Amino acid sequence: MTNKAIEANFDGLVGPTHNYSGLSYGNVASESNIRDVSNPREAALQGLEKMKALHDLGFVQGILPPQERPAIGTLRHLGFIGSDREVLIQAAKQAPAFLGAVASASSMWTANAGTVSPSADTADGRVHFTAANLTAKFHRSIEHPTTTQILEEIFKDAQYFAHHPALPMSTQFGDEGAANHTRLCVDYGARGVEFFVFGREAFNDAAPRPERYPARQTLEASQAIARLHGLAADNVVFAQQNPEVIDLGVFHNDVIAVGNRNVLFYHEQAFLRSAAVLRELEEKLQGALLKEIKVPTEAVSVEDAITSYLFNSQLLSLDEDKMVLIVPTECAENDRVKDYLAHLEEAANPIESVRYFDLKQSMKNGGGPACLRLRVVLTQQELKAVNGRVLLDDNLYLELRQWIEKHYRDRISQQDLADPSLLEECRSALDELTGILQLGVIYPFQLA
Ligand code: SUG
Repeated sequence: MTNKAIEANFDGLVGPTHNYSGLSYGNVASESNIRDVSNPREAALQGLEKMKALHDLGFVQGILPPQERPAIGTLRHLGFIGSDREVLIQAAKQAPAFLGAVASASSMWTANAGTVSPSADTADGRVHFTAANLTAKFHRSIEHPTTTQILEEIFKDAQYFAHHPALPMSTQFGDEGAANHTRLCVDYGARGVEFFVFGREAFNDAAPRPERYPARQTLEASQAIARLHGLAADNVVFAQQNPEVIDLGVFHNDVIAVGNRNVLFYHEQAFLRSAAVLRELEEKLQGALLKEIKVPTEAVSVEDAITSYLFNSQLLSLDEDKMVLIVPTECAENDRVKDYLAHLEEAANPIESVRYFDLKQSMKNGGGPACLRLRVVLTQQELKAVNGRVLLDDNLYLELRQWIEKHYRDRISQQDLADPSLLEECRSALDELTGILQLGVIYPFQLA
């Protein structure tokens, strides 16, 4: 094939303010680790080691830089005035509860950075990006302006790439990006099926919805993305997530299902009207066989799936037929999940091997291997058009390791978030990083 497309995974580099503030109601890990002391250096290194291992396995591994935190611009928007230092000190005094949110390193979970549609699927033949508005959580709703800036800087060439601003900032259009979007296809370069999973219908009170925890993604947001990206009705499937699993803590579809090419690995309770959803996926795959790997509740309960993050895995193609499953080490700590994975490796299916990664720092905030990456399918020309030095190689890996070791603290408690020197450290780290990654201006402080 002349123009073979590949799937690149762009991981978020964990930022220097990584901390545990218990900000995500409905995300069990975030809530249970509130106020623990974090280790940003270890978090960033754990993420980088995963990237390096996937690069060594032959995958194209990209990097998305972290955001500037604490977000002084947001505090100014909320009425704090003076120098940046004064803004931080005043906010810590008058509204300490805001600090965790404006200091969160949550942009590391780049599955939530945006939704990406490969050029094979779109009406104008370009790769389309929409940054996620993340309206469900204040600390995440402030990510999209910089996310857009970063995506526009890296995927800069308008001949190949199209960018859309985040959807309107209302929970009725709550959009959590690729965490609720899976693309199934026969071959990356062929037209695929874009599978959007939503938690609720915002404009239909009669439709089912969870009762306990928020449904972050709406049908209306998913439909808007499909329109913006120019996707044809016959290559899109919208499906509702089972509200009962959201109420158990499955706050995104990527906590209960993962797909790659024509394989869908999912929990039997993942979707409402599951049989109809799978039938539609198969029909729209245009003749190709959908290979379903359905995990029954009796083998792995929804609770086991949530604590182990079995489905928040990366399912990656080693060649035409074989795949590897990248899972967190928490999967080895749960006997039922461990047994299931051993059986999966043996059974007749495309998953040839399972690799375990220690991502504990991110996992304690509910972020597993799949949360940390944004999938971008690119043809060879599109890959060449990627701007900056953002594709991992051995040298970049070494430079990033040194950069982390130079700039990152090894502990952050809640009190540290008010420390103005943390802001200074973050800014000088990010300034150096834009140089390493050869990117232009992407942060607000670089404009000041
Ligand atoms: O949005 N956690 C993130 C985890 C995102 C996981 N992403 C995917 N499943 N794709 C969230 O809930 C917790 C931050 C804190 O509590 O300090 C947080 O934002």
